[in-house]
Parts: sequence; C-alpha cells; structure tokens
Amino acid sequence: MSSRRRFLAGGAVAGSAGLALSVGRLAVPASAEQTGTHAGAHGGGVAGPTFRLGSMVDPNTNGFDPSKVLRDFDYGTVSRLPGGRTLREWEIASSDKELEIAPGVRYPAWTFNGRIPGPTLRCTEGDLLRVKFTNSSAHPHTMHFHGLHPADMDGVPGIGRGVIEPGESFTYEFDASPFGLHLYHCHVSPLAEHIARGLYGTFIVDPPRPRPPADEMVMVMHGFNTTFDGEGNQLYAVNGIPFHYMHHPVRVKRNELVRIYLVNVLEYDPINSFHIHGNFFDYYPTGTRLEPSEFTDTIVQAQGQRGICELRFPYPGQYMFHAHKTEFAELGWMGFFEVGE
Ligand SMILES: [Cu+2]
Repeated sequence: MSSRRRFLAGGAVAGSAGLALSVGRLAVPASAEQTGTHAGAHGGGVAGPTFRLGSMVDPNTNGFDPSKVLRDFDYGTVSRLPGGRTLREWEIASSDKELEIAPGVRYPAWTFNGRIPGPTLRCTEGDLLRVKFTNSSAHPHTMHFHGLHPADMDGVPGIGRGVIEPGESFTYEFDASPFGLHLYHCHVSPLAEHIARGLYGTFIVDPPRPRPPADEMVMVMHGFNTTFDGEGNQLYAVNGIPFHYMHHPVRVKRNELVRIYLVNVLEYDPINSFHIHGNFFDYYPTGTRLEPSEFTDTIVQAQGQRGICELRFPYPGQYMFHAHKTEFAELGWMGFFEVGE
C-alpha cells in the first residue's frame, strides 16, 4: 500500500461541503535529514497540522501568491531584431527554497525564480527566444522546453551544454514553435525528484493571429510527496498551494469568455484530471489547433499533457473545480470559481 493510501486509511477525510477542510493529519517526512526542520518539528510523524475551517497558508509566506500566479504571464524583455523579428529574453534562476505548503507543513522545494510553478513564459510563434538560466541551487539542473528546437537546446544531460552545475549559467536560444500550450522542466536525474521538488513551469506560444480576447489564466496541476518515498503524493495542488482556491475563489464575470491554460506535471501518479461543476468547456489538446476536439466537463491528462479549456459561466454563484480523481481533490486539488455580474 502506498504511503498515500496508508495516509488515507489513517483517517484523512475531507469535509463534505468542501469548505470544512478537515483532513486529519498529514504524513510527515521519513527523516529530518531529508527535509530539514520539518520532521523534527512534529515529533517523528505522529502529531501534525490539520486543515480546519479557516486554516490556510498566508499567501505572503512563500513570496508568491497562487491568486496572482493564476493570471501572471511573463512576456520577457522584448526587442526587435534587424528585419523586424521579435526577440524575447528572460532570466530564470533555480534555487533551493523551503515553502509552507499547508498550515505548519514546510517542504524543501527546488524552484525556478522562487515559486511553484515557475514563471509562465509567453511568446508568439516565430519569435526568437533567449532564456538565460542560472543555477543558484546546490544541485545540478537544466531547463528542458517542450516545443521544436535543435538538440543542443534541449536541456538534457550529455547533449549540447548538458547539465548546468551549481553557480553556472547557460542561455537557451530557439525559435518559438509550434503555437500551443507547452511546458518546461528540469531534466536532470533522478528526473522524478527534480520535477517533484518543483522545477517546472508553463510555456505558451500564441498563434500568429491571437486567440479571441478572454479572461486568461494558467493552472498547473502538481503534487507534494512529503514523505519522499516516491509512492504517490500526500498533497495535491494547482499553482503551488493545496486548497488555495477554496479560500480564495477565482473571480470571473458572468458570460465572459474564460480561457484556462491547463498543464499536468504531477509526478508519482499516472494521471490527473480536471472537472468543473455546473458547466462545460471546449477543449483544445496541447493548444496546437484552433478548433476544439471536445465539449465536456471532465478531461484527463497524463504527466506532460496539457490543453486549453474555454468556457463561459451563464449563471452567477460559486462553482467547484477539482480533480475527478476524488482522492486528489480531498488532498488539496480543489477550488472554486466565483461568478459575478
Ligand atoms: Cu533539476
């Protein structure tokens, strides 16, 4: 039985209305050595923090706020090349950073620019992109982008510049192609841990003719294996902090087009999913076509899969969204849309 399932068997139960986040006790890490102060602070795995009504992580604690991550698109520093082509440049640094991922639960994360997920990099098909990566972590890392590019720019060990050691920098340079919804992540072994620790982000390539105006947002689905046993996860989240959008609903306007860039990077579990209450959405897998493939209220993604969801809310009120792997939902992957006039 995986640690997650042992954890559930031990009495973790979410509140029926979704607001009473009475998840019993959280599993704590296997050893203090793996996680610094956390395990020691909770006496070796017996006592632990709880999700009680009103108990939440202060968005200021970690230096990033999932409510802002949601609509934070980083277009880089923009300039024109001779001939008129657009050049976009970014500086991304990896660092080791302890985050509070649930009330009283600290997790030794590895981050891009100090946040989970890393910044959402956004460009238009055909732009020239330069991403200067500096490794300020104590561990070797890379940035591996999904998309079309030469092998030397693939950010994997042994090819091109390969692994970027602590203290080193490297600039990845490639053309933005194809248009769609992509991602980036570290590609150093053990890969599962380098991803699970938090080294991933969204990479959006807009089509040359932009999509119609909409209230746009990014949702990166992921988890936290707080026991570091590589067997499932103890907490699940969108954009960094479990249950964040339960406490801070995503506010949208009635009848306005909402466009969700949905990415799954969840490690240690084979699938993830997205379900919305009281509504349906058009789904564009990988965002590489301008026609939707499906009109649905639930989609499933394996790790690395992603897609664009477009919808309008015809009625005001609060509508849940969550993994339809309900076990994940009850361990943090759920939130609310709040529809106003
Ligand atoms: Cu890494």
